This record gives sequence, C-alpha cells and structure tokens, in this order.
Amino acid sequence: MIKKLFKKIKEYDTIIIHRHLRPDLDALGSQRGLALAIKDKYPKKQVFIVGDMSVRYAFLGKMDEIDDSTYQNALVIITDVAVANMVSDERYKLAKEVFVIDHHKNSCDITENVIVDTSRIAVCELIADLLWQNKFVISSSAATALYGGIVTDSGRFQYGETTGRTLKIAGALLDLGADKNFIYKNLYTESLSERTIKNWFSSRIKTTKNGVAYLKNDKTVFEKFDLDFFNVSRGMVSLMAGITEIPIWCNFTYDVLNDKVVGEFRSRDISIVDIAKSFGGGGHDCACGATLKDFQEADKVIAEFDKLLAK
Ligand SMILES: [Mn+2]
Repeated sequence: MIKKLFKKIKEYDTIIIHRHLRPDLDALGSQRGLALAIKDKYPKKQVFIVGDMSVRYAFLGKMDEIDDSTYQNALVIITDVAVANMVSDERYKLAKEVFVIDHHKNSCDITENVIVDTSRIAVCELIADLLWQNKFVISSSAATALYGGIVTDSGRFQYGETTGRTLKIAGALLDLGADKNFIYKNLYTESLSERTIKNWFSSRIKTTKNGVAYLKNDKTVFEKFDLDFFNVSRGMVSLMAGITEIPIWCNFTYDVLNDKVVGEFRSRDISIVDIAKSFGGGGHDCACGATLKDFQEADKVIAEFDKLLAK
C-alpha cells in the first residue's frame, strides 16, 4: 500500500490533503509536513491543504481555499483519521482516489487504501518515516510541522507508544532544522485571561469516590467566556492531569453544532479505551473519547470509570 501511495503521488498533478475535524497539532503537522515535502519534490504539482482551523494551533499557518472543481482529477490523502464522519471537509468524496494514513486503532470506513501503523505515537512520526523511505527530502519548515505533531501527540515524549524510534525520528527532524523553539513558545505561552479562565475551570473539578475527576461544560460556559469548542474540550482536560489521587479524568463539553456532549477521557496508566468504545467512541489506551447524547450519558461514563477504579 505504501508503494501504491507513492506511485499515485508521482502520478497525480493535483493532491489535496485532509485530516480530522477540530485539528490537533498531529493532524495539522502531518497535513502540512506531507504537503511541503510533496511540493518540494514535485514543484509543478498543485498541492493543497484544507479543513477547519482551531485558534489554538493557528500559529502553524493557514489552510487553502479551493473550489469543488479542484477535486475532479485529484488525489486526496487523509491523515490522522480513518473514520469518515471525523474527516474535515467532506468534499474529499469528490476526489478521484483517496488514501488514508493513520495511527489510530479505529477500523477505516473511508477507503480500501489505508496505511495504518498503531505502533506510532503520532502520525507525523509515521509520515516522516514514509517520506524518508521514499527518498523525499524534508525541509526545515516540513520538519517543524512534523516535529510539532510528534511532540504533542506523545505528550512531550511521555505517552505509551513513545519509543526509541520516536526519539530518533524527532532527533532527525531537529537535525533537519525543525524549529523547536517556535513550537514550544506557541505551546507554552498563553495570555493572562486564558490563565484566569483555566483557574475558573480548575475550581469546578469534581471527583468521584474512587478517584475519577471530571468537568461538565454546558452551554453556559460558552456564554460566559469567548472560547471555541476545542479550547474547552481539549484545552481543559489536562487541568485534571498530574493529581496523585486521580488516575482517570474526563472532560465533557457541550457541542452546540451537533447538540451532543463530547467526552475526552484520560488516564495515567490504566487502559480505558474499552469503556470509550462501549459508548461508541475510541482512541488510544490512555487517551480516548466519545460523542454522547447528553450529560446524563456522561454520568454513565463517569460511573463506569469509577467502577473500573473500584476493582
Ligand atoms: Mn495523531
């Protein structure tokens, strides 16, 4: 499949790269890094990146605006997601051929053309490797984008699937000129008002008897603060990390666009993904999520996690 993908990349004049909705830095970095590497190798090709943007990671750069007609004879590559309803910009369906490159455990319902390696901490790690295997040159800008994805998806080289290979690839990207200071500056700096808002959320953390911490962010949160969904759903989950008494924590956020409640689940070292799956979600062993009907269903998730800790 890898061979087939790179043959197609060589063949097509127009290549459009998609990734998941509400992108994190692995989604954005893999998309941009791959696009830059293809453009550098084939300057005559038209390579576009599309999708919604999150304010949090806007520092990496803008998306391209393209017409539907651009898809007519195009190859689409989707990164960091293998599930159709999570792909940002459903116009990928207009493309002539579609490939998926992912590292999640979900089975793919988009295309038969799937390259998935669940042993990779970040799809950026996988893509850097694929590019080198196929004799692509990774420029310093592409290296910065890919490095950003590895750093964030690995929790700063901390989470489970972080391996020697992860660090070797990240190291090679640094040697190619990845601007780690640019990435870290943007990851670790926030405004005074952002910090104040976080303190407000921290003060609302609740815990269960056996050590599940949770936040329930209903629509009043968005009336009170000028925050987008991603800032709350992904941005506030880590407020509950690093507390000795809390092995599992979850963040439930009302999604006004779909009238659902999105749950983000995290654990220090206990596998919790099966519970996420039982609520129709998925992800990684210790970092996963699910889209829920309402906050009553959120209570059921909390009860399941609490039961897991009671064992
Ligand atoms: Mn990822």
